[in-house]
Amino acid sequence: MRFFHLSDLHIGKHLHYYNLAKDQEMILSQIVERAEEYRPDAIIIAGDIYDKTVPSGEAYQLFDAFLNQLSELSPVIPVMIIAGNHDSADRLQYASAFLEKHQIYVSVMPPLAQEEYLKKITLKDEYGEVDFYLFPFMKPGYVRHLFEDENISDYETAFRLMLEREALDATRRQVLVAHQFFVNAGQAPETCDSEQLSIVVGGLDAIDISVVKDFDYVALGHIHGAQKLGDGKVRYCGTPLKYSVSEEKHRKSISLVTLGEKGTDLQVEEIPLEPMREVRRIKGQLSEVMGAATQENRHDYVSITLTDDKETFHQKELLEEVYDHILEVIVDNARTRNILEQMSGEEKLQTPLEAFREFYQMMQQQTLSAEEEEIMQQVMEKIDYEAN
Ligand SMILES: [Mn+2]
Repeated sequence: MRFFHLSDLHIGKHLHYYNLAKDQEMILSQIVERAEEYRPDAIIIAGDIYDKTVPSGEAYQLFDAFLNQLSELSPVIPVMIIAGNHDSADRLQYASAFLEKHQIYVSVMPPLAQEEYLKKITLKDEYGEVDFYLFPFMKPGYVRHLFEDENISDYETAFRLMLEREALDATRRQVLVAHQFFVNAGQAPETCDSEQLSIVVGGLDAIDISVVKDFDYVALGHIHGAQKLGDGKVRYCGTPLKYSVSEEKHRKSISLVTLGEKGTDLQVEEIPLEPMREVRRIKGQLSEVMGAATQENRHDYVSITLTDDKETFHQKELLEEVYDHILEVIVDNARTRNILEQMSGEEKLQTPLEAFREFYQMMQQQTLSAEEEEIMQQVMEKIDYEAN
């Protein structure tokens, strides 16, 4: 049994001020091409299909076109989708009965009633059957009412109890699809800036991988860098594109998982994805940064750090003549380091006027004149008046 493991598409996402629709359209087509080439027996998408709970029309169209292209492959490849924490259950559920006719299986909520169970899809290969269990993103509060005798306060207990009520059979080949924060004996996965993890007090959202030890493979979403937890049966496949500068060094890919006979070793191949534009950091003096541009790299998404001691007003304009997708320009020199040092001191509560005075001093190396002070006073009063 060979299947693609994907997650965290975050369709509709922006990178700083750039709409990534074209990049996403291109990468989704690439996934369809790879599906045509590798002919997996199934495609798993482990949550966070959309970036927002209310996706834009453009985002819907992108995902719709993707599913449409996949369903046109013949013979058809079953697709299994779960909701992540960024998805809205209702919206992802839309047309799911119709989609099932095309072997696109969508699960948006864990079982909420006593008679409900996880959606299970059974596929066959030369070694027999494989059960895929779809377990969408869950908070303990969603399922607490199913266990009246238990006092559930953490994700791990809720997740374990939810699996215990399933008719799991460890003698069969079983794959779990989930979207949670898994840890290996207290060791957390490596995270990055685009996940926007809401920190749960006391790490109550962490689920240890021992809870899922009876599965032959656990296809996870939620963490945006591809990585395995433990011996490799529990894996995050990562996003198909870099969604923050912190992912500069990531190699984005499709995970191709090959599940052999029960008890034999699993194989995971990372099929590289080639983005329309790279996401890179460049650091140096203005002249060096300008000189580093080539025909190939000047269209990349770049985060530029300038180290010149002398700052000019035109540096952004100069850079924009060379690089056409600048994410940010950061100045890292003696002056900015000095400011950072000053700011790292005790934080104080300031009035807007006090804050402006300090800002002015920092930028101009001089204090406000009496006249300027007077004008700012009036501006602040006007803002205050209009805000109330
Ligand atoms: Mn995500």
